[in-house]
Amino acid sequence: MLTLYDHPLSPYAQKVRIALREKGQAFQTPLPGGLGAGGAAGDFAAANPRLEVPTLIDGDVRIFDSTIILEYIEDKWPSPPLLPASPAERARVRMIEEVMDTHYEAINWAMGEISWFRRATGALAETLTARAGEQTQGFLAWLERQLGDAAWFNGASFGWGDLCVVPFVAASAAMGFRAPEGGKVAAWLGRALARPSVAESVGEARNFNRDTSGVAEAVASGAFKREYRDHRLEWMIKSGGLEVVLKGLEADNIRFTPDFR
Ligand SMILES: N[C@@H](CCC(=O)N[C@@H](CS)C(=O)NCC(=O)O)C(=O)O
Repeated sequence: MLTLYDHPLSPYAQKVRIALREKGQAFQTPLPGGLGAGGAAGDFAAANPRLEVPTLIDGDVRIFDSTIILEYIEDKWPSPPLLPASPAERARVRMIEEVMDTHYEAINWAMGEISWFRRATGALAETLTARAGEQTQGFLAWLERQLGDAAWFNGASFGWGDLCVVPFVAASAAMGFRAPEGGKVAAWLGRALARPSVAESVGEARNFNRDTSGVAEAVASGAFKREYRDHRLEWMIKSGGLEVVLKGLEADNIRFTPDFR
């Protein structure tokens, strides 16, 4: 059976869970120890030097990065196809995925840093949350235009273009940043969540015991070193949270992509 190292709350891992379910492939999902704290080790660390989920193990094959895992799944199990047929449509879907994985995800992640890990409180938390809300609405408006009159981001049927959007939009809705009611994205989200592969994967995230008691203390004590990589770091700085980064560096409770060994 396939092994998918993941975490139910990871939107990147959810992309892969949805794809494997659409393809009818069984998989097990061990949670790597030390994830999020900077202490991942063992087989998982050997398979992914970035120490990130998702990581797929298929026999001797080890793959990291959700997009590359999706490509592998599509290549290995082409039926049913998840990508649209034409080069232009495939490129359109891949651009949507790129935006969701980078700019959009950084906003959701930052909200976790503020509300769960309490990196900012008071006026700073309010400023960062307000920026996140405005930015999310900007991306949702862009998504509304991407959808146009189609039922799915993938085109006529559900596919890659949808599974790469739904984990991120569902997560921001759960934080209170919803697509405008009566709009196309809100209606699309309802349709997507009704699909078994999506309902199961998003349901696993919602049902995950997110006991956040003690996590802010774990950060404060340095036991948790959160990864401020690429777009996440940019978000914090450009949205007014430079002091969050500076304090994290001083307290040694943030880190960046690990050096390869
Ligand atoms: N580009 C990667 C990003 C994966 C990623 O950032 N995963 C996060 C969880 S959402 C992670 O595993 N972080 C490791 C950590 O925080 O220790 C992908 O698409 O798979």
